[in-house]
Amino acid sequence: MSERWDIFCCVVDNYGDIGVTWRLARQLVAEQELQVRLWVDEPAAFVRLCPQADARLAVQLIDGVEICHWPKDFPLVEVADVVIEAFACTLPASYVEAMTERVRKPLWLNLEYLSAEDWVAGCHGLPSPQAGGLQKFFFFPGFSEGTGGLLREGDLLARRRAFQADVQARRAFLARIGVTQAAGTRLISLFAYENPALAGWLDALAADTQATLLLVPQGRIEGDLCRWFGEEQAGVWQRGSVRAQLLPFLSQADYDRLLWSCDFNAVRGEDSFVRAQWAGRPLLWHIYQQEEGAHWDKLEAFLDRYCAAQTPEQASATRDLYRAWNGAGDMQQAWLDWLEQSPALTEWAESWCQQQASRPDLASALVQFYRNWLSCAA
Ligand code: TRH
Repeated sequence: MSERWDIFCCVVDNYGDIGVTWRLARQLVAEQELQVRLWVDEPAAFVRLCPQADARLAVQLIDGVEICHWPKDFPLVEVADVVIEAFACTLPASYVEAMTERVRKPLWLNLEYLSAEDWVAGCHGLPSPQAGGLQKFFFFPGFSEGTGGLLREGDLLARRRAFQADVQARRAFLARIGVTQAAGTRLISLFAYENPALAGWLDALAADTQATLLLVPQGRIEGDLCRWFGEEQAGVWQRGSVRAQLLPFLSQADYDRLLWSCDFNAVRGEDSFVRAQWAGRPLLWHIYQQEEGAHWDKLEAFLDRYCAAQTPEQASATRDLYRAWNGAGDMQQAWLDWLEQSPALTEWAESWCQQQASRPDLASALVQFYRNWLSCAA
């Protein structure tokens, strides 16, 4: 009988919370052979990432994961061996009470947001005493030794490389989502929050000698596209050398394929940011803005790691581009400077991916954490 894990996900806004927990749940089932329940308070958000799900069902089994609606009146259920509260969502009081009553206490983990900051390694794995004799441990994803690592399925990079090496597979995928790439056209995916810096980027792309096709999954950036391009024609805009095409919101698996297919990916938040790194292609991160500018420390911490082994010219092109995209700098100029370094920075994206993939992935690290905890408790 395999161990049972419960993952609790409260959808705050956007798709990062459900995106991360759904990915983690599937991997724990597929690679660690665990029994996993994923409790989601907003099934509609889940359905966008997993279109075969039915938002009306209280319980459904998808890819071996039991997806359970997390209602306000939480039902009486058996407590799992490992309980993950994602991103400090508050567990149902009745469930916590049941945890205290369990003869063998469960391992209680708070899965934190991703940050490249140095302090993360010092806080990863620390316990926090709770009422009823329970302890809660902080589990931090991260980019360095001493953190919980990044979500990465065991076969991900092999699948990605096979796809990128297979011209037919790539073309067939793009055709399936309604995209035709003319020869010599640069392909860029664009997933971002509302962003005033988009106009400067589009100015640069429109004036370029190389054509660009921007692929834009439906979302918050559409208003900025309309402002710069004007009215769309059946989901497509064209101005100068740049064409933009709206895509439906894709399943997570297809979104990965989109990232693998593009020459450059603009991503946001947490999960798409990590997936773009596994794509082995250059990326641009629109970070989720926090109060009092706390996100700037996170952005700079990532840049410090990402640029550490780049030449000064490459590092400054990368930094300027990320800063401009996030509201500090001239995006048009930053893109032109970045383009000058683009061959080397494209190679760098693959090296960075390999470097990160040499460390244990987050799901394996969680299971290892549990094993260590069990042996300490024995
Ligand atoms: O949606 P996000 O902006 O989520 C954010 C972040 O998690 C942020 O850290 C958090 O604080 C905030 O929400 C509340 O971006 P993210 O993290 O990239 O999540 C998007 C998910 O949607 C990811 O799993 C990829 C998936 N996705 C698809 O499945 N299909 C698509 O077409 C697209 C564009 C994304």
